[in-house]
Amino acid sequence: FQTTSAPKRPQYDTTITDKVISATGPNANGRLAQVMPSLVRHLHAFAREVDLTVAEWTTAVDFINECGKMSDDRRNETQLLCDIVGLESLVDEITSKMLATSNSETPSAILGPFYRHDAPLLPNGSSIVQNLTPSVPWYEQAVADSAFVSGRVLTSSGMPIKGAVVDVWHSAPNGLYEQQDESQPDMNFRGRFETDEAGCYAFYALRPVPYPIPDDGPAGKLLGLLDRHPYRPGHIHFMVYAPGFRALTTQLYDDRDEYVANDAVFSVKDELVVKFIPRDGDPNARWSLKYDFVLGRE
Ligand code: MBD
Ligand code: FE
Repeated sequence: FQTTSAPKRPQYDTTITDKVISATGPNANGRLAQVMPSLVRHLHAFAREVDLTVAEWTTAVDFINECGKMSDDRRNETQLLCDIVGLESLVDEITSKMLATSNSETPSAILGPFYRHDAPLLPNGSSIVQNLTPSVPWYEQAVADSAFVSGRVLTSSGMPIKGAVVDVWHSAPNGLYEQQDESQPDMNFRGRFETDEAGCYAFYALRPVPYPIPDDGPAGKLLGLLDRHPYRPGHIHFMVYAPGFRALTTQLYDDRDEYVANDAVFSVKDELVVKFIPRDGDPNARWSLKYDFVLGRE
């Protein structure tokens, strides 16, 4: 009979790694001089661990180039690639742990690729839903999911912050953000609200729906090859900022949604999962949500 043994893997030493690390010059940028040796060590260890071949490396270079070619101000494929491997969530966790000054601050969540500066500054109590008429394909769902969102912006000791800006954005019921969708008005489902004397903000919006992250590019192809789904739980994005406080970037997740336990970009935190409750007597909203944001001092 014949015995078979596992094919013998080649052995590699760290000659190249050591040379690259010691090539850094005495006048190198400080942070880069600290970060690059670590990056090179991990990158090389990874290549040795998986026996990375030239053909595979070429595929990866082409893949990253494809991500870059696809990216513009409406689509950030490289960021999306980072998102599906959990890197944006990880750096968000690291940043918030580095900067936190109290443990009562509202947890952060990732910015994602669809933030836009200069969302319209709107009076409290107004709506971020534009031009909703029965001719809009998702009209019925928008009515069924209409929601009044309100709350306060507070210091970590519970004092109201006046004049804080609550910058909010979410996707349409078809799962597309306004800049991804020709059929939506500019800045649809986006707005900025300023808190009053009591730290209160309020606006009308929609309960968010789960939707697939853009999966028609390289990031989506990678998800498919990994037998992974592209869905994010329904979420509303917030950026909350006030002078003297650290800006908070976060998201709230609707608890009706199964993807809360299974986010394609790994951004959900328990404290950010919220319950919309039925709202009576308001012709403009079937649901309401109350949420207070707590900002840390700068
Ligand atoms: C999104 O809407 C999003 O919020 C993130 C983080 C990634 C992809 C799409
Ligand atoms: Fe999003």
